[in-house]
Amino acid sequence: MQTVSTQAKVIAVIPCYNEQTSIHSIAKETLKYVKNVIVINDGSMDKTEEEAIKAGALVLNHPGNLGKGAALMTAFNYLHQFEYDAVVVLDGDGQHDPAEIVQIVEPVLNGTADMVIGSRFLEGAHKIPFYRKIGLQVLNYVTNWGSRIWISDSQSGYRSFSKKLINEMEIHEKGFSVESEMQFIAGRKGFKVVEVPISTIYKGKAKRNPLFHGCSVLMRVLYYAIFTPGISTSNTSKTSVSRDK
Ligand SMILES: Nc1nc2c(ncn2[C@@H]2O[C@H](COP(=O)(O)OP(=O)(O)OP(=O)(O)O)[C@@H](O)[C@H]2O)c(=O)[nH]1
Ligand SMILES: [Mg+2]
Repeated sequence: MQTVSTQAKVIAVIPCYNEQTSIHSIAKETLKYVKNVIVINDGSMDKTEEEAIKAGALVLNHPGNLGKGAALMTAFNYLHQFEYDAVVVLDGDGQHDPAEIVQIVEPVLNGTADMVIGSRFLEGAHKIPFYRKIGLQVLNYVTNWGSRIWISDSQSGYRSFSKKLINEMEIHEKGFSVESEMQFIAGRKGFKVVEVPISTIYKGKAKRNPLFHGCSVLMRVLYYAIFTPGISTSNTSKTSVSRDK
């Protein structure tokens, strides 16, 4: 098993809405790689909170369902009181493999990046369902164009951040366009962004109607692209970190 440097303090953040079936195993597995796991329980109506606590996570509860962007903002604000070297954000539904935290935090820990995106497109893109690939490419184009940061998977929820960037991350987006907004912020402020390959697990049907969901995210992303454009053209690169799998 690859491990994160034992000197490094990495904190994991997992936004959750009704993830009682998966959060226990995800949080437990994640704790093998990081010092703390913070679960933001966004008004779940199931046992997400209890399961996360049982696994050893710290849980921040929202009073109702405020959205994924709002959950990340709660976590980032909460982090201000901590000392840490990197923050990693991953999904609580089991689509992200916690073992990949090692390569996702590496560029932040060695100082070569402020935001690292886990990209589904660098390796194994054939595993992404076709209809999603099309939607993701449209969102990529608009997000990349608006942020002036050219990456292959702007919508990935698996990513890490430096403390410097977290301190400057003022998110306004409450919902699922938050990934794009973070890229716009990084672009506008000239932070360095890199990508590493990840393997997302797709099982079962998408939870939301892909067309409706994709269009609503696109509307928000267009808004950010037009009203908050990036300024830098040189703060991105792709890295292929080898995996021990
Ligand atoms: N805080 C918060 N988190 C949410 C909300 N909806 C989903 N999430 C979490 O955000 C992560 C990604 O959400 P998903 O619904 O799985 O989105 P997705 O992976 O794009 O869609 P699927 O492929 O259908 O799973 C998961 O950890 C969810 O629990 C929400 O309303 N609030
Ligand atoms: Mg999911």
